[in-house]
Amino acid sequence: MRGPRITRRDFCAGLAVGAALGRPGMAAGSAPLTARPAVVQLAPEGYAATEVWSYDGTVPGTTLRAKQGARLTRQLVNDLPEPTSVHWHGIRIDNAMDGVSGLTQDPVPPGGTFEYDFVVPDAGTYWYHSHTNSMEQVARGLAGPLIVEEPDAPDVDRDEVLMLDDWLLDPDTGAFAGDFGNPMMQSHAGRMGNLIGTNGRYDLSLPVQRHARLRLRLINAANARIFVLRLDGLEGWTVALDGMPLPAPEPVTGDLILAPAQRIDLMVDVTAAEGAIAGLVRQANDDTWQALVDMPVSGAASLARRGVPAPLAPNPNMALPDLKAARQLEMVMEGGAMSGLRNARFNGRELGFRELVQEGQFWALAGQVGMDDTPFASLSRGEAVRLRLSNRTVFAHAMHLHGMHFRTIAADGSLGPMRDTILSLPDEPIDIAFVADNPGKWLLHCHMLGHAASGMTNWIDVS
Ligand SMILES: [Cu+2]
Repeated sequence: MRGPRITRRDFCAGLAVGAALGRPGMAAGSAPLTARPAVVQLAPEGYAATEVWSYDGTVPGTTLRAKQGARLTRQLVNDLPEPTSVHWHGIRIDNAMDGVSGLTQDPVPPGGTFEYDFVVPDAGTYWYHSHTNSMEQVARGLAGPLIVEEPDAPDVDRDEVLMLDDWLLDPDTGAFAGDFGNPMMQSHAGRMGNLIGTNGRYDLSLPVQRHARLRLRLINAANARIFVLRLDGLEGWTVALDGMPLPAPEPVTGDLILAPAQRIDLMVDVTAAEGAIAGLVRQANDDTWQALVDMPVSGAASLARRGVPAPLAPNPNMALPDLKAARQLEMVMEGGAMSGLRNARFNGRELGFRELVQEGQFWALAGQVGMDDTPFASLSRGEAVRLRLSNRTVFAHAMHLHGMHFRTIAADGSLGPMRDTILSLPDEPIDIAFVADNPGKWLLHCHMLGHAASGMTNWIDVS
C-alpha cells in the first residue's frame, strides 16, 4: 500500500524544524536554553493551569549539571515577548558571562540569542535565573538549578535538588495575580506568594527508605520569602552553604533559615519508622509548622544509620582576607515603609523621600538609589575588603554579591563560612570580608527582587 505523499506543507514544516535546530551563531555542542512562555500546573489539580515564563518549558527550568572545572556552554534563545538575560548565581564567573543587563551585557531582545560560555571552578549547589526585569521574570518562573558535581561524589543513596518557591496566583484563573511592581509590596517585605511549593509542585512527595542517606540541595528561588524549615523524621548535617563546603559537617539541631537566593546542602538520614511520613516542614505565618516536602517511608536501606559524613572537599583558590590590612567600607541600607529615609541620590540628583516614591523608588544603599555610573567601591584586584552592612530599615534583606564569595565575621573577629547571599536583619549590623580577586563590574544588591528594583541595587568595580 502506498503511503501518503509528502505535501508542500509537511515539507515546509520540516524545514522550519531544521532551521530552529540550526540557528546561526550556535557554537558546536552548545545546547540551547530557551526562555519561553509555557503552561504548567502550579496550582492543585482542579484549579486552572498557569501561563508561566520558563526555561525550556518547565518551572523550575531544567537542572543543569556540570563537572567541577568543566566548561559550561548554553545558547540562550529568547522566545519571550521582552528582553532577557541569564545570571549564574554563585558561580565565580568571567564578568562578561554574569548576565546582568545594563552592567555586564546588553539584554537579549525577543528573537535574539546569547552564547553563555564559562568554566565552573567550584563544586556545589548553584542556580540560574533571569537578571533582566528580574522581579517580574523570576516571579513568572525564569529560574532553575545549576549543580556542579564534585570529582568524587559523596557517599549518599540519593541526591535531591529541592528548589523552593512561592507564586502569587489568582485561584480562579491560575494567572499570576497583581502587578509585579506593586508599590505596597516593594516598599514592604516584597511579593509573597499564596501558593508555596518545591520543584514546581505544592505537594512534592519523595518516597524514601528508612536509614537511607540523602543529600538535599535546598535552593530558595522565591522573590522575597524567607523560608524557616525543620527536618521531620530526618536527622543530619549541614555540609555546605551557598555552594561552599563547611570545614566540618554541622549537625542540624534547630531551624534552617533560607533567605531568597540562598542554598543549603544537607546530608540527612531517614530516622522515621517505616510507614511514617518524614520530610521538610516550614514555619507558616501563624507559627504553625506545615508540610513542604513529604517523604513517605517504606522499606529499609540498611539496618542502622551510618556514621557522620566526611566533609566535602574545599573549593580551590579561596583567598583568606587579611582583616588587618583590609579596606573598611560601610553600606547603610535605608528606606522602605516606616523608614526615616529623608533623601538620597537618584539619577544624579538628591531627592527627598516623597519625590523618590513618585519615581517608584523606596530604598537606598549607601545614600544611592539604584545604580549610578559611579560604583559603591572601586577596588584593586587582590585587595581585601571588610564591609559592614548596616540595616536601618524595618525589614529583612538578602544581600547578594556577584562574582565572589565573602565570609561573615563573627563577634570575636573570627571568619565564618563563605556565602554569596546573607540575610540582614534590622539594627543588626553584619560584617563581611572578601578578597576582590575577580576583575569586573559586580552587583551588590538585595535579592528581594522588588527591593532591588526600587533602589537596593549597587555595584563594585574590581580592576
Ligand atoms: Cu531587601
